Amino acid sequence: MRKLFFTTGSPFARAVRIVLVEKGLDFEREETFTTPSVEERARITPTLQVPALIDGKLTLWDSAVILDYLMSAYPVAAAPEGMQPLAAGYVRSGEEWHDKLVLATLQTLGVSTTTVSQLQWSGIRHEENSHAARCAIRNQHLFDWFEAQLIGTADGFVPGVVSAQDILLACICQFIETRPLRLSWRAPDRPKLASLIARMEQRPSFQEEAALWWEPGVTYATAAEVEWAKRKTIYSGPAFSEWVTAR
Ligand SMILES: N[C@@H](CCC(=O)N[C@@H](CS)C(=O)NCC(=O)O)C(=O)O
Repeated sequence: MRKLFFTTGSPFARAVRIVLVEKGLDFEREETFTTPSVEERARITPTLQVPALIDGKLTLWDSAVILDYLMSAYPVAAAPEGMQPLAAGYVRSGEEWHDKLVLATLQTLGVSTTTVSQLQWSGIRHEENSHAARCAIRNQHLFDWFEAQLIGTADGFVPGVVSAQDILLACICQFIETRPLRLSWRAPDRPKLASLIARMEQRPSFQEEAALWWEPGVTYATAAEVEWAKRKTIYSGPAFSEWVTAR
């Protein structure tokens, strides 16, 4: 059985979980809520990061490599009813360089975003630190570039299908929305991005592997807290106590 190492909040790992679900591939969940010790993680990967995937004799790390592997090694499963199917590959023949460029740029967006997040939980707000501030500004340039690369409000980066790139972009946007980082991807001149996120949210895989509201101290001790955390974003959603009372 394949095994995925991930933390609950990682947007990179969530994209991998979603592709596993989209492809109908079972996996053992080695999930931790926060980053495990260096010693523990170093037994799996020298990067000390998640996601990492063990599949048969292969141990892979870095979401870009894992997504490439899953998209290339396993056949596409049937699409959810009334929804676009997953793309047949990781990059399109004839468009390799563009598709790889989108993926690499998404990695930069992910690192920029998680840097702001990690620094905040270390007590450094992006408003008060020049590197973190640059990450926050970089994100706005990146979102504008992604908006220009998306095909339209009915398609993501590739016509007629859902690409691994669409999935990773949606995971990073939802990571931003479920953390009080004072970052935003939403803007009136980014309708294609808004439409992509709304469409991805409808897919069973995104709901099964939901992004959870998180800040230090939130531990999801109960199933009700997990359900609440799936619904809350920085833009909307009740406090836990209000939500429990209203149920
Ligand atoms: N380029 C890596 C980035 C992965 C990454 O940054 N993972 C974070 C969680 S979101 C992590 O494991 N952080 C712990 C650490 O850096 O030690 C990928 O795409 O997999």
